[in-house]
Amino acid sequence: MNVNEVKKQVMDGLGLLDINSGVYHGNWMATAGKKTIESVCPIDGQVLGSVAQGEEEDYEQVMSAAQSAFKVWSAIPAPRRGEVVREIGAELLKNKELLGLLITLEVGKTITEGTGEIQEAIDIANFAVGLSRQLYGYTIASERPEHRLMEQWHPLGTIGVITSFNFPAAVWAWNALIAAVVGNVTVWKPSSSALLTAVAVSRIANKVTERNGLPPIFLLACGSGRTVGNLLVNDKRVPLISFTGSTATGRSIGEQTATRFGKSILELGGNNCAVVTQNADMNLAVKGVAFGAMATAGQRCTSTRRVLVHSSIYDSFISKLRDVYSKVNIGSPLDPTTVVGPLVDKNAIDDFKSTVRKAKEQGGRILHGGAVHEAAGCKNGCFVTPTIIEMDRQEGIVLEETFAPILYVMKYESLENAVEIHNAVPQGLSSAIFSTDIRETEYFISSAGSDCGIVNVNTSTAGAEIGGAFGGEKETGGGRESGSDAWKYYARRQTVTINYGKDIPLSQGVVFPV
Ligand code: UN1
Repeated sequence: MNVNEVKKQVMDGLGLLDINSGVYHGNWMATAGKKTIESVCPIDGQVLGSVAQGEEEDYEQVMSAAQSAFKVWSAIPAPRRGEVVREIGAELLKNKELLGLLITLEVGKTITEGTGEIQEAIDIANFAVGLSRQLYGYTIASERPEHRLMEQWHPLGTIGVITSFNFPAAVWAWNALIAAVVGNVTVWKPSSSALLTAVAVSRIANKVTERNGLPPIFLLACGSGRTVGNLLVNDKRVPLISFTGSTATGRSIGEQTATRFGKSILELGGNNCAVVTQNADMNLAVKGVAFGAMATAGQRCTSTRRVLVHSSIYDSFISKLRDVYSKVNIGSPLDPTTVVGPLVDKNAIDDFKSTVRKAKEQGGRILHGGAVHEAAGCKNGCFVTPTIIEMDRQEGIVLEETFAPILYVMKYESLENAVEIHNAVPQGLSSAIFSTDIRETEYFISSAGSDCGIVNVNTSTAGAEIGGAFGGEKETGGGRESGSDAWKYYARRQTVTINYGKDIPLSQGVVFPV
């Protein structure tokens, strides 16, 4: 596919202009006189389009619209809210190919990953629709006669959603659509590296709310982290901030939110590891590790960054893995045979280079890649060769997350030792074990095993389904999003005690003699 033709098809098909409004508060903010940010295509370094940024006064308009929308939206019964989310899912499905291609053009994902991401947003819409009839609270046996004790879940209000470039649509959907069925409204501050996707997705969601005669419940506030980001994080009107991004930024957002007693969901760095035991199905392990490390050019929170291989199979595993690496196509993500597309931008290339340099200085041996890549027909693109680095010890740079296809390989002798090394990093998002031995796999998923929020047996660290709760421990931030009961993060729990008797017995047997 020719990149210029695809650009035209996508920009026309989604109605994107040269300069698009990046703020929605019930109306789209006028773009005249506003600062703009260019969206640069990482395939060829050319400008795709621009998005006008909001300033302090625009933020204020967004927030006051959100506050009044919440009053209307939260009063609508949850299953009716689910109907609206169902329509959003249907619109996303209608636009799946175009939106997927926009993600390919804007952040460089392969076509299947771009459409897969929109599918992930559709999946969460479907999940949220079902959830809208299942926002259950417990009824608890009261210790007092003629009393009922129960809990119910109310919406929180206006929720701030700050997303990263690497899942520019799905992570919004995880948060906004679940939050919506619970009865909340969301203000989205997307990554400045994926603004067109945010505009396109917001337009789709807002067309649905507009045609249903609803106030703006999916607000958009594109703007700099210093203005819009800071205002949102420190705004007492925002009871919950959901942030996906680096550990450094997340730490500061967590602190600022906590200071004002706001809640936060933090989805921060991962340093995900796969353990390959002597009982692994070798082909499966090689494929699982290769996918985890190279998919999305290593720019997923869940990307496999470390692999620990039992010493008895180390040489044969490494040789098979190198073989796979040497055969993958690196190049335009619009080519359906491409496995590794570009990194998001030139800064990511610099990070890749500096990590490879540090790894070498720290004793790492490059087994594959390690350099930038000139992709055919993609002058000015942001390509690197997927890289395998052998390390003797887990220290220094191996403890850090670099958003690039760099995989550190290390040997281990006993599974206990592997788990120790596995857990000895600051992050705790995703993990995997490749083994056909039930003792090994059960040990790995037991409380003595992986310390991550997500653990996989015989499948990759990356590519979680939406049905499970997504998130991790330690410096990954502790938040949970997406499936299971993650919806409870977007709700306030209220414990209700009802006395339907004629007396007022006290709990704990306390006597109050009046
Ligand atoms: C992320 O990288 O922030 O599990 C999210 C996965 C995807 C989501 C990743 N479903 O790889």
